Amino acid sequence: MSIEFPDLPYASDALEPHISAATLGFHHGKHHKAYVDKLNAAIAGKPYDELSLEKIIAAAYEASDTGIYNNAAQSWNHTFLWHSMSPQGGGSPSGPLADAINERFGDLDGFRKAFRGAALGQFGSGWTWLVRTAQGLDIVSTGNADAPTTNGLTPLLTLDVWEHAYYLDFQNKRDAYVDTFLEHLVNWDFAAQNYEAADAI
Ligand code: MN3
Repeated sequence: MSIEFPDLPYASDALEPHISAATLGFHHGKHHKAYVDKLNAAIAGKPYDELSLEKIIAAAYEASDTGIYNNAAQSWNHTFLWHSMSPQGGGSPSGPLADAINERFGDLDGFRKAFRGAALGQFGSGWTWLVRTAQGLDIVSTGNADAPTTNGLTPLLTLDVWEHAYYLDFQNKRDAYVDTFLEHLVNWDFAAQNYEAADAI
């Protein structure tokens, strides 16, 4: 049983003018696909091959099986990233997630400042996440392939801050990329679904 390489949830030009079709084409069609292909080659004929992607991540982390862990986590992280953005993104959260944002960060602007600070403060490659913890919401950054699920956190949203995510459109200007995500692309409906699903756990 191999891990599926999923389609984007929208057309590759659907995030223009904010993220170009060239960026999404390379990022999904080359980078994301390479992680899935390498993972499938590495797990073929091994016990990992019987597991879901989430369970492969947990098992490889536990076993310090670094190559499998990195490719499995990157496969999962990218699928989560595509859903963290939307052609109808931006705007404000609503419902219980909005209340939780206000409680933790003061207001949406406070959230934006904290997320921006974390994304710009991540040295080198990695990911910035809005997560739900036992205490409420938090923002964390992880290096390289690391996913916050391995620390028991529930991810609500993510942004890929590897240079391959923004270099064609923004060159070295990670700040402009992060601001564009927060203003035009962030998928609050996806975050709200993840927030509310975590209630059931
Ligand atoms: Mn990437």
